[in-house]
Amino acid sequence: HEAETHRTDLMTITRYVLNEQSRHPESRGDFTILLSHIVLGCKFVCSAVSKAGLAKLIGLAGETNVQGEEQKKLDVLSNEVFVKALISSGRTCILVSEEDEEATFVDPSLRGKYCVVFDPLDGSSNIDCGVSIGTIFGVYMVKDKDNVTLDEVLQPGKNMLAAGYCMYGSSCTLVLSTGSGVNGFTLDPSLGEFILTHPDIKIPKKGKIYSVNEGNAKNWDGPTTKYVEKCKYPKDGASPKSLRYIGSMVADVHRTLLYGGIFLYPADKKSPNGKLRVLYEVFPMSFLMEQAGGQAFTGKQRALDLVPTKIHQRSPIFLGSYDEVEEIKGLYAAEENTA
Ligand code: P6P
Repeated sequence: HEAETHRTDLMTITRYVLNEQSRHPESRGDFTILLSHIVLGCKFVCSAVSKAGLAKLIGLAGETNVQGEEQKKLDVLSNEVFVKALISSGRTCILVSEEDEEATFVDPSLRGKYCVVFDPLDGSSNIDCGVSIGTIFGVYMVKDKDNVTLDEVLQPGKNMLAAGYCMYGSSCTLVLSTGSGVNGFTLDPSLGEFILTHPDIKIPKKGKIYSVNEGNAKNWDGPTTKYVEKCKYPKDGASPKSLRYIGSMVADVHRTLLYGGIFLYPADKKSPNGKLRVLYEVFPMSFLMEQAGGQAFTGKQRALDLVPTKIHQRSPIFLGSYDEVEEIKGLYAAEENTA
């Protein structure tokens, strides 16, 4: 039992990425350095999020703190931390954040070969009620870091080198893929290290859970309506699926990845492109799902094949267990044929 409680083969995220790096002799550790700055940002946000409730309690939020600075909203603070950390890494040349209308072009003196797209604090409207929220990120390599244009970042998700999210919940869990599978790391606050706790995550081929905002049902299209109907009233005598919808993408996706099932944010009459953003929500989560053996579909095509034209563009998304997404694809294909 002793061995169980004091594991000695601690695999930290840094060691994991260094091991990965050794598989690419040509790399000079640039990605490892980039990742260490992303991890630093996640540690900071984890700490700030866990104190957010207390800050409100002792009246810091909305007033000035001891330095006389206006208490920033957490998503603004998180964005500033990630932008500064990524720029100071010296490994990025263009940044796209959910919080910034325009892309950030890094000063040539600090420019590197990576482009990072991220949502620094997705689901932040849930902070006040204690629901898990998260950071979502994706990494592209640019072709020519000295002549960087916006086109460099408008790449299909399949070109991503890495993608991941960090969920700030009962524990702080960072789920990462660098293109050869998916691994989960949990922050040990006493060490300040992310420890490998979920090696080689594979999503179950089928699942008993569907995750969608049923409040939008009135506006769904045919295939989505049919699919959700099948979840609730299965024809073949199977038992109905359970509905689990947290309303925080990182939390809903994390549960789907570990337990199986399907997460849907479909298009509807009000929002023909759905709600979720392609670059820093749909692509990273789709990348992870495929790396874990699942699928991700937009209603028209494989999500990672989509070529974005705007940095804040939205897309409908159906992602999760291979067989569940296959079913949705069949329903959209059938509609295509009758159209
Ligand atoms: P709805 C949170 O605001 C968010 O961007 C995602 O984290 C989440 O999946 C989605 O929106 C929830 O949207 O319309 O169901 O409240």
